[in-house]
Amino acid sequence: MTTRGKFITLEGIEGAGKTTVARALKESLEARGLTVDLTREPGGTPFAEQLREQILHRGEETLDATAETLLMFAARAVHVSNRIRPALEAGTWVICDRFTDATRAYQGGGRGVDRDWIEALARGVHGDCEPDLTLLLDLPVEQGLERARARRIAAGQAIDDRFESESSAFFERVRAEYLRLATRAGSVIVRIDATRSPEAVADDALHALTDRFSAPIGPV
Ligand code: T5A
Repeated sequence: MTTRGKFITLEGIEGAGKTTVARALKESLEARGLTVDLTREPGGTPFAEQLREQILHRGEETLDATAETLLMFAARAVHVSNRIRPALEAGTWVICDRFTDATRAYQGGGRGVDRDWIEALARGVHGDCEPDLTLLLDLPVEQGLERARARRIAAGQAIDDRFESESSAFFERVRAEYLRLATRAGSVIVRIDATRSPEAVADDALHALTDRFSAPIGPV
């Protein structure tokens, strides 16, 4: 019988370095002979990526917090059914850039959406398909926003993202909610200090994996 793969998620505010760490982890795990699928939310399948465009683009029409929450879970339902669950069942390790903790932090913490409703949606949408380990890349809001801003300027992009145009106060609430989630009983979240170099952060991330899954991965 195939051993189920591990489900690892990366979380944090904008510019925390999730994408950078996710790529480094994929490379390290593949070098250890594991099959790894790197994906992201919202998105991860053709249909869910279409929803991502709609959700993130700051268009003319207002999207209230309820609609935003439902759309995040709609994209997640497609992603879990069509990509995450089949991959895990085939023994593939899945690294996902954001998952339901992002809804808890952004919609729950940031927008004030009812936490119990979010948990009910989470149960309905992905049930027991929960992360085995979540790495929370934590850094001060201003530092994360500055990184995201520098990258946008280097790429010559304007702000047309629904979230990047939010206030620092919004991201402070998001960060506070992530930190609260990390201290909940039974949490699988490991906080990593993301203020350091990309190499130091990736090293910590890999150590967190080897601590949690020592047998299949082996020492760093
Ligand atoms: N969202 C998402 C919700 O509200 N609810 C949900 O349920 C879900 C799933 C997604 C948005 O959707 C929201 C949250 C988000 O606002 P996105 O474009 O995927 O939008 O945005 P992010 O996930 O925030 O991605 P970012 O690309 O902005 O941030 P990352 O991935 O954390 O950062 P990364 O690795 O791209 O790095 C950013 C820049 O910093 C540099 C990189 O080179 C890059 O230029 N960098 C570092 N610099 C110095 N030191 C380090 N350690 C560095 N690491 C990276």
